[in-house]
Amino acid sequence: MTTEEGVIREAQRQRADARHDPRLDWWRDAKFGMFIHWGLYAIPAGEWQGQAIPGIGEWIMLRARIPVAEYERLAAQFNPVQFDAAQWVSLAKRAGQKYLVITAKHHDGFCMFHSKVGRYNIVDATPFGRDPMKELAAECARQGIKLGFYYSQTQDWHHPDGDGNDWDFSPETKDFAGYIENYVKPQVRELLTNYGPVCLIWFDTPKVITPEQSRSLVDLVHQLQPDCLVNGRIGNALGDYAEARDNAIPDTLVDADWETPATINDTWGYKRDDQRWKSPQELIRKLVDIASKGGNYLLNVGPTAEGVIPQPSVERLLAVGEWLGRNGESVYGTRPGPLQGLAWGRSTVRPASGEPASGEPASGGPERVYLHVFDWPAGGALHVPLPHHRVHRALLLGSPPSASDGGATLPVTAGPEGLTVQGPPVAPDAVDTVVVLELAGNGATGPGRRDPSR
Ligand code: JFZ
Repeated sequence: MTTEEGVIREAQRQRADARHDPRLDWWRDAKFGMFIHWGLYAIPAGEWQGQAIPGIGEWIMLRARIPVAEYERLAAQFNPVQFDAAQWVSLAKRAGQKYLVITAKHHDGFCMFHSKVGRYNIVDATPFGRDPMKELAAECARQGIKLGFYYSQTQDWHHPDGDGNDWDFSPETKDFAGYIENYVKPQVRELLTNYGPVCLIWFDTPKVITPEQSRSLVDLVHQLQPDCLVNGRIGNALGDYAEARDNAIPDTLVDADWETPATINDTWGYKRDDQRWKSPQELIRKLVDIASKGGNYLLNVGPTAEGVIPQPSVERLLAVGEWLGRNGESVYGTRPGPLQGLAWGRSTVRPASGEPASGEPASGGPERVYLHVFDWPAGGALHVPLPHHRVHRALLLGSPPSASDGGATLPVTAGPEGLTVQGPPVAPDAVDTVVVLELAGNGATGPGRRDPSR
């Protein structure tokens, strides 16, 4: 078992039944979501009193040990007049992302929603005076994207009883239980009452939270919105699905519901000097790698204090969306393919029709295995370790599905080690060329199959 697989399994220890929970069906099919880390930390953007503060941008308050009274003053400056919910949601859509998760409250304790439990929130404490969560909820509903909220349940560096701030508050006198009861729970209630359907609450860094406290938060969420998912970082091996560690992808297929939260550069919250952007190729291959192992990719953007998603992020997301526009069939609604550990790429599978993966084009036919070719073979002869009799035909994804002219189909020959698909000599797509194998007849191909008892 790889480390990451261990992390994921441990996170789902309490939920042997989780694999069969139909509340997760949309999420299992979605594969790709947008994460948004946005808060007061976008103002210093990695720099405090002329010093570059190392580490992720949203941790600046802790890393620079900024006193509450000083950090609070950022609120009076926060006026992101360029924020446009319609634009953000439309970017997620064009990127091919099916859900959006935004920081309602991060560890710095500042609420990016209108809370009545305290005035340290974007409506009451900033010149901006608008509730971006309300605007995003409306836009997500209009454009057909699901909305989830990140909420830091344990760490709160602003609340005297929250975890983490030992430079303003003495850890010995903290009433953490009171903070959970009288602050966290009322705020979670607000988030699940005032913003319409919430697809998930993304809790984080459980640290000192007790099993009883984690359990009672899960119950509160499910009581308010039964379909709202809770991620694994609620702590104590609870939650509806597991998180991998940040930016980590397991080496092998993991039979659990899991997600990799990831950055496009090296920070979550906006940092002016972080320009280490991953290439579109890297992002597309990570998405495919994750999907081929049964996970979801939650890819982050860190908007500026003006409310703008950095242009390098926009460009990369649009490139991923362009690729998905041509190849989405091989990602959305798929399951891990029967071929794992391939040297030249990855595989996903769409079960035979009769078991349609919801929300996506009905397969209307036999099981389809998608070969994601990252390293196109010299000469175009692709060796596939699958028994020949199982394959009805092979085609390039995106070519017209014509049975008669043969234009879209690729010649397949049998060999002792499996079959050989003859493709064009040069990779049609240098990032990931998708070859579809239509399988003959029914029957399970292995890891990707669905439990027939469902
Ligand atoms: C947490 C946060 O502290 C961080 O600011 C960001 O929101 C990120 C998405 O989540 O950071 C973590 C949490 C868990 C791990 C690493 C970073 N982990 O398990 O490796």
